[in-house]
Amino acid sequence: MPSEATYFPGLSITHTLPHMGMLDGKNALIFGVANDHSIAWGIAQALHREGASLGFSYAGPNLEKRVRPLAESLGSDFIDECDVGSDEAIAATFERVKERFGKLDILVHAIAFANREDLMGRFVDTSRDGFLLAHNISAYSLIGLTRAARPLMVDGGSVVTMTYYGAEKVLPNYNVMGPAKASLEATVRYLASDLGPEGIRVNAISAGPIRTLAASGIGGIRGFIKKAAEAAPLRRGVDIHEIGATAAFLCSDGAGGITGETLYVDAGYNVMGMSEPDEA
Ligand code: NAD
Ligand code: 0WE
Repeated sequence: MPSEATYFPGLSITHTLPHMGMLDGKNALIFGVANDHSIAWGIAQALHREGASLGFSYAGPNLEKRVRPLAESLGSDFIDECDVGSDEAIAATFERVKERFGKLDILVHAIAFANREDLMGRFVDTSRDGFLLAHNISAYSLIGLTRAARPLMVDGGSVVTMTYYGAEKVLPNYNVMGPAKASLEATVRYLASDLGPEGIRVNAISAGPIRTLAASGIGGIRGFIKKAAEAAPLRRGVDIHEIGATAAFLCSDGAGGITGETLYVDAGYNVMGMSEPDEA
């Protein structure tokens, strides 16, 4: 049996070379892993595959037992608690990041929160507190985290956040998260403008619906995901690994000319004006 190298002379040598990752030598801090269904976990795996060194930040004490084994499975020993609703917690986390990593290249923000009662019923009933909470945790936190990361991004950097189509079109029950994601997307543009001169790029990925912890708390999410898959050009949904691969690209030199953007990873759903009639 002839070897592969017989048919592809020279290819065998590539098998002997170490894998060259797009993110070799880069340090990344990832916010938003709750479990192995999290979009942040899909991103973490992709960044690790491309050679980045990873640190993880989780929301509260009860999450450590979930996040630690995941982090360790990717060779990370930086696993740090941070409630992004607290300026003090953010400052303390970045003090520890500075000690452990020195320089930071990549910041991943995959965090959202609204009161459950504000993701059902009538939007007009949204309370002031509910509105402010959703905007605080889901949008302002990107500003707070980026400001804290900036002094560590001495060679420039890449900031990636997660958004959803409910930012621009009305979707049932997404309610107060719609305005919060609209604010997040505008925040991405203003941060990109402010930090571009320092070589820091800021982008959002608009993902199609995925069954994560945040989505499984929602009544009727299954039907939602099914409908989106049927209407999408690719006739399917997306998964956390596809979001991860796009995030890795956005953090790589190949995306060096991209900032302030919202990139759709939604099987094309957002381009449709009206869904195609049922296929027999
Ligand atoms: P998830 O529940 O796995 O992740 C949400 C994360 O936010 C959790 O890790 C949670 O701990 C964290 N969080 C909430 N409040 C926090 C706080 N005060 N401080 C620190 N962390 C806090 O769900 P997910 O779907 O992976 O969500 C990640 C991001 O992706 C969110 O921004 C979400 O809006 C966005 N997104 C999700 C979908 C989807 O369908 N799942 C689609 C598009 C965008
Ligand atoms: O952005 C999101 C999730 C946002 C979210 C979800 C929860 C559930 C549990 C924010 N806060 C909370 N708070 C909780 O207590 N997605 C894009 C996923 C999602 O959420 C929806 C969706 C989809 C899709 C809400 C209503 C309708 C569709």
